[in-house]
Amino acid sequence: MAKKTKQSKTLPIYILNGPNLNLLGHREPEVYGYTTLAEIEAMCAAQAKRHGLSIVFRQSNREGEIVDHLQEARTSACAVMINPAGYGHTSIAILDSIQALKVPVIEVHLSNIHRRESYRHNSYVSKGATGIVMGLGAQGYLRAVDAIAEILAPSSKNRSK
Ligand code: CA2
Repeated sequence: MAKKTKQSKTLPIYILNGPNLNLLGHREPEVYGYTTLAEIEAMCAAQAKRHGLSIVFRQSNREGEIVDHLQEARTSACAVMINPAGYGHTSIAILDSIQALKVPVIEVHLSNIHRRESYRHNSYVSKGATGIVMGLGAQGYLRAVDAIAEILAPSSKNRSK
């Protein structure tokens, strides 16, 4: 359970989703599954609540907007979870924004990018992430919420980024 005092409410986990993830469940279900992004949001909110945490859930098709959300997270989030989608393989700007964060960052991919085309094997985001969950489909988002709760727990040995 995250540490809370009577005066201070724990900041939310920022869950950021990159380009085309708004199409989840509607296109190419054989690759990315049948669960929609709205359903993933509801599942993450419920999972965070079980840990006494809350979420801010966003999706953007624009790199600069994702950078803006990461900058906002510097002062408004207890942790960040990010599925950078295609930008993970290309964006040093997103990596720079992640490296400016002092909170834990978990990178999530629905698929195992290492089992796919070679151009998906590198992730710049991984170089700044505290941890990575991939290949577990929508369930991976829930495991990432669990990991953040564990990292933030007062007794955790993994509290630093
Ligand atoms: O496995 C993942 O979560 C990815 O981040 C998904 C990205 C892909 O570029 C990464 O290599 C791995 C693609 C997200 C696009 O999602 C779609 C969903 C439905 C239909 C088309 C695209």
